[in-house]
Amino acid sequence: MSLGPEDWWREAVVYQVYPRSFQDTNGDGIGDLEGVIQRLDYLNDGTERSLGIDAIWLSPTFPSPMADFGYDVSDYCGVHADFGTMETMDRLIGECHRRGIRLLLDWVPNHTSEEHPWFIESRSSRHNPRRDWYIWRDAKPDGSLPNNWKSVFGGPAWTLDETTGQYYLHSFLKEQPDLNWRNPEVEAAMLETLRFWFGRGIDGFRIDVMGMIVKHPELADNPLNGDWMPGDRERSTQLWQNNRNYPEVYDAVKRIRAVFDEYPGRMGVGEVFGTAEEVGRYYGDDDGNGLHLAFNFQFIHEAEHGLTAWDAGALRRIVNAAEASLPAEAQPCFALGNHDRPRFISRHNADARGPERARAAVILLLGLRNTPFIYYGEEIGMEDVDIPEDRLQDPARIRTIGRDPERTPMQWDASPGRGFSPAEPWLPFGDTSPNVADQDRDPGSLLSLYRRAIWLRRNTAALLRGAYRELPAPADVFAWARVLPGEPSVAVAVNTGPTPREVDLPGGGTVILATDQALEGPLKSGKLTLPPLAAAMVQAPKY
Ligand code: TEU
Ligand code: CA
Repeated sequence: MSLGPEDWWREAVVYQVYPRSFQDTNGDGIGDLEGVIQRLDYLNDGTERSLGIDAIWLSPTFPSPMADFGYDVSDYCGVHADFGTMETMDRLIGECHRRGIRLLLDWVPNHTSEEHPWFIESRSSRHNPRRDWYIWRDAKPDGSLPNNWKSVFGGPAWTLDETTGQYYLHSFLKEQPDLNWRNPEVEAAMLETLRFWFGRGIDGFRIDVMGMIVKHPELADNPLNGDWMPGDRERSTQLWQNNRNYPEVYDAVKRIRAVFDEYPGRMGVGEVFGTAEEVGRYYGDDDGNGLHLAFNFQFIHEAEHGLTAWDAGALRRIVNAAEASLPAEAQPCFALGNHDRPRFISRHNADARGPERARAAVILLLGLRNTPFIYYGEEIGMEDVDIPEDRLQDPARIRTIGRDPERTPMQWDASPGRGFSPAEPWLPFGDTSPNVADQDRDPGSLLSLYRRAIWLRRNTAALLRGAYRELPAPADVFAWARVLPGEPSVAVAVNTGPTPREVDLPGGGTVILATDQALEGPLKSGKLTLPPLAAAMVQAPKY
């Protein structure tokens, strides 16, 4: 495959900014777009002193009543006053591009806010021309709900609207009514919002809840889940078969892709849930007519049953399944964290060794064939912050585990305002450590490891473009090679176990990056020895 400039996303590292929590510049305790501009040099100033990322994904920045912190959009073509103005957004686009950074916004096509003018019209009467822009149904003759679908946040997906006596569908909060993508006017209007931003220079979108926009035409009940176990989430009592990854959603994806293709070099990454096969289908057919990328969340949760353990067997199984399920030339996108999930260290810290695993995770994420995404603060090892009851913000906390702990302000330094804001922040700060200022000065810090890994990847062809090949390794070790004809190969090995392990690398090589810098340098034999929980990248002419 020969890469052109429009394929930048294949080699990119993307950094997710949760804008409320990155940098406040006007003293209201809420991060803003001006703050993102001020911190761009931290992200990439063109030198190895900076993180070196290629693109930013901004969680929603649109006007919104903030029932779900921006995932309830009331105007897809504006900027929320908390974050700035359209002028600030244009300046951010310009400042990013001046540094060679691409900017992705977060498109929320499955639902709007209940305050979006379309929904205000739609709910006003059964005969309003926009009635059919949302999904309205009568109660069943016996008075029960239109079907058995549940909200992702728990409880029924239907709310009765008193004015017109019908129920509307909301797959999330009742403040987030689902759009009716089977109405061609809805699709056309939503696709126009993409063109609006492409026209302003936005380089692409993360696409929220991609897999749910097209539902079963008759909204048939979901079948019950025979595998449900006590302790699993309430919503998993049913199989989300008629409202998630429904076959026709893949056709809508192709029509969305066609709009991206109207503007060269734009990229779409879908938030999708399901098996490796279901995720793979979002890339389209072999001719790449689906999404450019689709998140694989299995490093965070393999199935509906709980979180994935830090375990070589699980990692290997997930990677091999993804590699086997993608169309030719498609590239995986393994998510290690985002604004919906506990932070990496907090997920893997039962024995207090989460910080060590976080170092190995850098080598995993940057070493795999994939487009890495880094959630802000992961690069310094931020952990979930305990939020006192009276400071909780996330509406999803009412029925599911709240997401506030992983959304706390970025810790820039150890000062009382953490370099984030002089004001009381919208969510409380964590302890003074970790913070960027301390780690910036420490060559052994997690931040330094991230920087080195990202710049190494930028400068190593096999890490950017090499094929993936699993390597034989002892139990507890996941090892693979990145191989590109005509270029030195890179072997990567991750020991997830509590004992030292040896990986055979006949022909030797040089450790070019490791969780512990003491491991770096030429191998003395054809073996790599990995201490417990360590990981390394080894370069040699061939693996
Ligand atoms: O998330 C979709 C989703 O299904 C989950 O990640 C969900 O938030 C989680 O399971 C709650 O326990 C996306 C966004 O990432 C999320 O922030 C939004 O709340 C949601 O869509 C609605 O737009
Ligand atoms: Ca602010």
